[in-house]
Amino acid sequence: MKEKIEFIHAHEILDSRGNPTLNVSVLLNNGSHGSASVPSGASTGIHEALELRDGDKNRYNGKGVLRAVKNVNTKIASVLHGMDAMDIEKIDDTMRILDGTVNKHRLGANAILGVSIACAHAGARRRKMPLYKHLRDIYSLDHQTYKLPTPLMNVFNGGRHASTNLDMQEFIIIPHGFSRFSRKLRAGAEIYHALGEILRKDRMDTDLGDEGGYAPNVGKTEDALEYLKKAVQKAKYKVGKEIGFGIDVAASEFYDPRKDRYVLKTDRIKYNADQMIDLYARWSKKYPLISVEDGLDQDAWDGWQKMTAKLGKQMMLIGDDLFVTNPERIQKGIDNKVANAVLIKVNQIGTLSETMQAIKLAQRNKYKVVISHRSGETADTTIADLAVAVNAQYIKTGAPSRSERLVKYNRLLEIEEELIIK
Ligand code: 2PG
Ligand code: MG
Repeated sequence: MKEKIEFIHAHEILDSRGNPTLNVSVLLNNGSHGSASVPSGASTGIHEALELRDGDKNRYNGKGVLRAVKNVNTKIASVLHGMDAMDIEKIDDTMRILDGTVNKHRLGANAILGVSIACAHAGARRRKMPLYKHLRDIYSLDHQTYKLPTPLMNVFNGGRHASTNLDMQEFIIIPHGFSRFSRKLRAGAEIYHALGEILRKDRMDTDLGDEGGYAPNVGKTEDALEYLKKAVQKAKYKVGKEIGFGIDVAASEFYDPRKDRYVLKTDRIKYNADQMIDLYARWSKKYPLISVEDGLDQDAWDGWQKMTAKLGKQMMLIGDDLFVTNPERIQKGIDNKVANAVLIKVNQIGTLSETMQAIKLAQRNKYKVVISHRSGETADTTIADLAVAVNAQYIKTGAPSRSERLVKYNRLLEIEEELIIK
């Protein structure tokens, strides 16, 4: 089936932090329509594709995206006009070539990504099928069944996602002890509420961070893990057996390259890579710590290699800023036995097709796949369908709170219902 692109239009909207981003609509010649809104990170890796912002300090502190919007409505729209929306690989390639830069800085990865995803939605509509099925089909993914991902729920926010003294960014509960997604989500939500009650009782701040998790100041970093443990127990779940813990250290954010030290202000200590690795090993003895994301700096390949040799058998080591959803960097990781899981963020690379390449490469090499939101989000639910299309083991899309996080979880509930009923 071929379906021509008739019209593409982008406009500026606001994301969950009140910062501008793009919403893109694509109209096909049979009248089918698809739209997408683009996410945006705060702790961005230096190797990510470029998010084009206006830099005009008189509007939104320079964060406007009118230049990216214009690129969609003029350059991209005129080149893609009349192309087949079902051939997303060709569409993505055309935009990549039109941009002509390694990090998509001419047109903006945000501009390109919005179009790429909106085309996918329009194609799914045209075929009257859910997006996850359409994606599985057009990217020839050969999984036989559908599996829903386990949520990594960031219930305790720190780092760049909160204005507190906690250097490390995310403290995550992993409800892996259940088979159905809905049951996992329920466990996560019950533990989240238990955590709120415990914090209130301890007279801690129960304001929320950017990803919907609680964000109090702490005495020391490890307190966050203690709170997770107490919350799991209070909600009457089994620590470890039913609920594992994860952290996103986002270590690049507090790594001092001149001194080659990780500066943990929370604990008033400076660690080298070996000491960071030892810290994770120690924590994994005390807590059911089964996942560490960005445990070291984004370019610390030697350290990562050591960390993988030491901890890779017992826990998931996820590369986020390290891999930036970039097939070349993932290949380097595979070649050097670095990490064993890849965080997938569509806007780190800027097209759906390159995202799929990254996922396929990871899966072929037995790296776990974690589909992820950004800290700046919208009501767009594409990543939920993406996770199901590729049978990702995990999805990371925040705490069970704030609608821009919950729409993704709720979309997964809907998909589960659909798959069970069928
Ligand atoms: C991360 C993400 C999402 P940001 O580091 O994994 O949780 O944060 O979008 O700010 O990069
Ligand atoms: Mg991260």
